[in-house]
Amino acid sequence: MKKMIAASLLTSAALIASPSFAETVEVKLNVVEKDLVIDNAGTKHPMWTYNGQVPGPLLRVKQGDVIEFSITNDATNKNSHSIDFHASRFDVLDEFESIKPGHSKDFTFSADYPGVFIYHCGSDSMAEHISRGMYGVIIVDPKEGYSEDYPKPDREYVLVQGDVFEPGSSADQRKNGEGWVGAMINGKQFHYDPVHDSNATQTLESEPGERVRFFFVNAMINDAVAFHPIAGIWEQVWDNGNPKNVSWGLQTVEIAPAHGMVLDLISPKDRDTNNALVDHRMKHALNGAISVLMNYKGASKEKGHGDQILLR
Ligand SMILES: [Cu+2]
Repeated sequence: MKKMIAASLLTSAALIASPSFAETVEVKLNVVEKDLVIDNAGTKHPMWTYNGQVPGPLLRVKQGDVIEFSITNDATNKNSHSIDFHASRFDVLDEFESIKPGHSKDFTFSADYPGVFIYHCGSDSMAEHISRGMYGVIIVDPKEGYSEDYPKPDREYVLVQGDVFEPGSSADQRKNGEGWVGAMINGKQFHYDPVHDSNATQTLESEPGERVRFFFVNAMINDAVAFHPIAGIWEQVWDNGNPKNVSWGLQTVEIAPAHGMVLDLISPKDRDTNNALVDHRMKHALNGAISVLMNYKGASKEKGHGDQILLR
């Protein structure tokens, strides 16, 4: 069986009640250099993107699936670009090489390891290419499906934290952290935080008592994330999203640059509550890395399901 992902979202078979056979999945990404809105006020920055989005399209496959991948560097771009899939094993000088504007590159890999992985541009200077928005997420769902060690969640959200630099910052400045102005979640500072940004219109939602699963990827180029759910405790955390790497009852989890974690949160079931999901490094939190999760009766039925696990 072959599936095709052209653009936005690849939702694989809604997970996996039982072991299932591998599929071949076609993925095509286009590199687009364009101006994009980076906050709730509508500020635009010149960005470099996969498919015109920051983060790039969410890819989701099952462990064992074969990905037939193709990347095209649009002929109108000014720079060479590439892709580095952390979910794959390759030759960095071959599959991950830079391609010039107007050129394409194809390769095939199988998703051997379960978890949540970043993909990003690896072209020189990586500091500039990543911090201009060239990153995204691939979720590789475990082939065993859900289990006692990796229970089925009621909702899922993907959160990707990236940098915001002053638009004119050079590659060298970015590398050294100069010109850094903030952190963004899924492409915008304070994306889901109307408490700290009156222009914000979105929040994350769940019903009281639900198990909410976060697929978190740190796409910042220099800094780790100290991820903490204010007014909550991480029920379970899986390092890299591998069901074998489980920890229980954690407060703050350090997530390295270019690393991912899967974290479950369960709110009290007998009352409405709110959580603020923060990067507890105050420099990051107060410059954009706070997201509000509202747990209330009558929460949106759509958010946290289907294509609303990564809210644009
Ligand atoms: Cu690039």
